[in-house]
Amino acid sequence: MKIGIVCYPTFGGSGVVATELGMALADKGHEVHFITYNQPVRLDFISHKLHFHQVLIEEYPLFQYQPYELALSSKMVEVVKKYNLEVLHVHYAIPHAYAAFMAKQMLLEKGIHIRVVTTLHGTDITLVGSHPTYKTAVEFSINNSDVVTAVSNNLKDTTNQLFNIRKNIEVVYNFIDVDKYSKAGEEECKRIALAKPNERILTHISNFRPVKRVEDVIKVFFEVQKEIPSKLLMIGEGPERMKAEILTKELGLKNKVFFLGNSTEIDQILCYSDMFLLPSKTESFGLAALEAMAAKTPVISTNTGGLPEVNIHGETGFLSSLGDVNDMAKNAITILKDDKVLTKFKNNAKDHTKKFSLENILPVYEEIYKSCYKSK
Ligand code: GMT
Repeated sequence: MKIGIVCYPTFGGSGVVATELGMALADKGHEVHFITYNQPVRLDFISHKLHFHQVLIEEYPLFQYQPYELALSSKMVEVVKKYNLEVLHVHYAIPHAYAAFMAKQMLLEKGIHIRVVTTLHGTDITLVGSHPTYKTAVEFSINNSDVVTAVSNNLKDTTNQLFNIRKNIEVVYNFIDVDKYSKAGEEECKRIALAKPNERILTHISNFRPVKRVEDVIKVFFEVQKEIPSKLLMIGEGPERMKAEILTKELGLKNKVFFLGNSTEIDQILCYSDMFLLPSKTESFGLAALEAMAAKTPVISTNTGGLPEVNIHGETGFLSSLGDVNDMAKNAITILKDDKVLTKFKNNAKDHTKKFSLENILPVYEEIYKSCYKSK
């Protein structure tokens, strides 16, 4: 099929999922066109046959805010017409579903019927989308998509609670290329640069926004390192990084916590991690936790949002109530203090990711594209 993918080209989970999906579809012989304002960070043009169309914004001094939706919908129309696209799959409702609706109307005037699949990712519903500033337009865009998917049952339920949705929302879990993370144990040389052989490595990866509660990550680690020789890797950039660094200093952890910034080598970092910490206020899914599990890394997380659908309590890691750093630390120590227990959790974590494998999820999206294209 000929598919257009619209997403945020950043390190965020929605952009990562959209990029991995596009690359996998291209590998299966579909013609995939990315329409974004920058090349997505994980997009690998060399080994995948893909097209990238950049949305350029014309700066004009009259505008306090440049009208990105207009530029995006115009670009969608141009690309759909030029390449005869059959489906537009937009990731993150704001403003992509809205711009897709406009593109669809413009194309209809020219006798072209493009199908729009909207995938809801989380913050487009929970944090931003339901805000009164955007709610009306988000609700409208969801109801006017041909197919709407959500990345967890929890996000589906939350969307139905927060909006008046007339469409059935299909749950399609986020997925992972399990093979990419199969190198666990092959990275000993890099591991030794960060931790001594007797030390455990704990990792946190996020965009360091308030919802990630990065200070809780430091607090959990503070308790863990009292009992278990360990190091903490903090991967990512964002507004709360400074607060986390200050707390690290205050707790005397400067030599044990490394802030490494954004990375495109997540799979390699996770290969030598023993535990992943995700104490978020909410996560519609928690893609970073799934990536960790694929690299045999058990997860200590909160029990909020869609996390219980990904991280299985007592099996792939543990779930705690929001803000209960003592419980999270206690659970982490239970796993880390015993080699046998750690190995069991590592294997369980890896096994559980089969449920979210690319081979299982990709055909679901292909079926969605086919069925909505066939429908009138
Ligand atoms: O977590 C973020 O702040 C980024 C956001 C995004 O749009 O990339 O992540 C959301 O989508 C991811 C991919 O579906 C999910 O794994 C994350 O759980 C979700 N974030 C939240 O719900 C906070």
